[in-house]
Amino acid sequence: MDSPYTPQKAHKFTFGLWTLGNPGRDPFGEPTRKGYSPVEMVEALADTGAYGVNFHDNDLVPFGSSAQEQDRIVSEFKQALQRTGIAVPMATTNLFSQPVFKDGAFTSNDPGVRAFAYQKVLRSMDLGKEFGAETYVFWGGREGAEVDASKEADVAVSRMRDAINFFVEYSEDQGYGYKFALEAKPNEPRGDIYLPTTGAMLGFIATLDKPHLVGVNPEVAHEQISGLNFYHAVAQAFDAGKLFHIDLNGQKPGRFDQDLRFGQEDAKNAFFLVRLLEGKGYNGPRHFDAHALRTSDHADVLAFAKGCMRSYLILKEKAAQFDADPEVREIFAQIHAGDAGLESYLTGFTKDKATALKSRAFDPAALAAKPLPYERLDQRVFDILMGVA
Ligand code: GLT
Ligand code: MN
Ligand code: MN
Repeated sequence: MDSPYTPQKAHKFTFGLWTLGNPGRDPFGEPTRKGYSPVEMVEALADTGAYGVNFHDNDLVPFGSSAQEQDRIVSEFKQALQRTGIAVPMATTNLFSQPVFKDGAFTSNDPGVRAFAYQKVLRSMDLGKEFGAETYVFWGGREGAEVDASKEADVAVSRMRDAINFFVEYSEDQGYGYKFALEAKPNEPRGDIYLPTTGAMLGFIATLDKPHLVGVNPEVAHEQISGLNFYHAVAQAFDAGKLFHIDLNGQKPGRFDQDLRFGQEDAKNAFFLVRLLEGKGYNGPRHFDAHALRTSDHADVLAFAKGCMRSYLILKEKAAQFDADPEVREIFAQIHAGDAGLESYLTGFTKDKATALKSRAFDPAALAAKPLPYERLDQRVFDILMGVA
């Protein structure tokens, strides 16, 4: 019988072709293994219960391929998807690997580079639609600077706006119906990347022509590099109705982009994240944007992929256990207690409510005296995570 940790398609676990495809290269060393090819990856994932794969244009069709090569690759890949029932829910464009994008794509000072980037995105949106992708991600890896004299940061942001507005209209004009998800990162590969956090992206989206079609794709590692609380960033995006996609992985704060297996670091933050996603009704893909360690061989890469999904499902079970735990419920009852009659004063301004609040006599000392046993509560989180009943 399947255990609760066995992935099912309904869990909507997805992986980028660049994840299992990663050959174990890093800035200091050569590849250590042969990465999974797109077809190999689809076949390997199909046996694990994963739902889908996502890709950049050039993960599937190498940069510079002829139209004939593209047709052959696309048709082989489509056959693999049909054989296995693996879906392609998201697509994106590689605007960072080629030398032409060394100083940015949409934010380049050169209109020729920007126009080439637009062409690449338009073609890549067509490619994604061929596979039924519904979400289109933008990660502006090279949209940044090391030398601030080289580009004006406000001009860079307005060029980003022009680009996203253009692609939203293209999607509408073609009847593609994409939803767009913007992914922030504070640095790497640039010294500083524009729009560095999920919060910055949310502010930017409000300035677009059709903000309802654009949300965010927060990544665990990218917020934690900045030392931010990923669970908080995702909660804000969810509250705003903007959590269109999510990149799950593991990361120690303050380091280079590690893209570790989901759950490998900071199990407590991952726990609150999974509790949010599962408890509040997020229904998009659970996408793993992570790489196996450089020490992994081909078989261990598959163990890494299974581990991402298993850890997610273990945390899902732990979240349910936490919410049903009698001691947790008792503490919740205590810390959420208060004068419920006041709630109606706290939403929906009226003159009467303001007047009543201004004249009401409060007892701040009594309010401050209520016990908040957060040591006990957090110990309970720890015990449950460690499997100590
Ligand atoms: C790249 C990056 C990821 C992005 C991918 C989508 S590309 O691997 O490190 O965080 O999500 O463009
Ligand atoms: Mn990512
Ligand atoms: Mn990353």
